[in-house]
Amino acid sequence: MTLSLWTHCQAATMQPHATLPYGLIADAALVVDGPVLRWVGPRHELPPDLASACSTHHDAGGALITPGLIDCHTHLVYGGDRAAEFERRLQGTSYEEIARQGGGIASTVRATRQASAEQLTASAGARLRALMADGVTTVEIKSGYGLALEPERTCLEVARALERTHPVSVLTTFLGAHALPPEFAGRSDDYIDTALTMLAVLHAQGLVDAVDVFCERIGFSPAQTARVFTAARALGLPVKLHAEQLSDSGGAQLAAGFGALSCDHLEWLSAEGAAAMAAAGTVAVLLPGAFYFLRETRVPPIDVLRQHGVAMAVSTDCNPGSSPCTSLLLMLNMACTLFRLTPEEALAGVTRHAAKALGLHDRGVLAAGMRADLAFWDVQHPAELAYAFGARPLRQVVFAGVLR
Ligand code: DI6
Ligand code: FE
Repeated sequence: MTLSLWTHCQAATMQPHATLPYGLIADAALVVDGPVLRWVGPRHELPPDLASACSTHHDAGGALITPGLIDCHTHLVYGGDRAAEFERRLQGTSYEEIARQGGGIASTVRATRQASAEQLTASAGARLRALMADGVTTVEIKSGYGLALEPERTCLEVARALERTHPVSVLTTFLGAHALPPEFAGRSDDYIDTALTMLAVLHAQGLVDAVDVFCERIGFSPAQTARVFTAARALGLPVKLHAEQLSDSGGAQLAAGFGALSCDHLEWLSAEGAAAMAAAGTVAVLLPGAFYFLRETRVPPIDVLRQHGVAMAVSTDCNPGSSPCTSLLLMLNMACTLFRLTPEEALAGVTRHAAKALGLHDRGVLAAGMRADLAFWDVQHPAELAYAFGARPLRQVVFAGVLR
């Protein structure tokens, strides 16, 4: 047993029932036992026998310690970029128009299919390291730019490989129903058949942790979404949904009916949708980067989500078309400025609630028995993490008990 002790720090435990905002402990002690936290609390309450059992004693230098951050919605693995499309959008063509003309997601599908696994690994790895520089220790990565068995497999394998080569946890999501590939033009139900076959094969290979669908006018219908979700649940896989981003299609109610982990985007979410999510315990994943980059004007109904007690997570949605963003801290700021979350809600959105959005019960708060994934920050108060946009206050990370 090797126990190590961290003192000379504040800890924002993000514990839900803590009486203090952020669960903040001013003069904290943390005892790390291998990959897990053994004890967290005020230093003066540390049991003396536990303190003397610690073989190492680290001085945290006055840092603020939070749970390692969790980015619960990314499309990190893709080929090419969409800078030219950005220029077109600035000249007045809309995101949906570009998608209907065969650009948008379809153009990234072309670039992804042409890229080698090495190229995809290099570009996604660079984006992953940028996220990690903001204290991210867990990241979800979706497929969805291959849209055929082999390129979808390659993208999921690249995501899995990134976990082996970086000190970060990766959860993969199969998003085969992201867009209609050109070879299936006019045959979207046939494509869903194919996507279900892909799902079964990739799941059997151990490449899939969850299943997502883009339910939208330019994506797939609620009926098609239900087919994918039925197949996913039959395989024992959790589901989540890109829901009500550009219009209200009732996707949130549908997803909640399947016990979805999360519904993501939600600018057009109805009160009925929010109520259904609350009843099912489905997390609302807010993506202010996509809202900002598409210059949307309709804000997700934050007050309605609050009234229903729906947990709100915050994520980058890192993707080439609607949110080419690799800073989760910037999303904290935008969640506050654009969506009017409090800094405490925003921080809960990348810790406790992001863990819930991924179905993870072993992280997201600092408490005994949780993974020792810790982010150390050069700030005086946790609100600074949301406040100073563009700042890089991360000092160091402990990942599964190991200092990085
Ligand atoms: N919604 C999004 O924000 C991303 N996918 C989706 O379904 C954007 C995908 C892209 O434009 O490449
Ligand atoms: Fe997305």
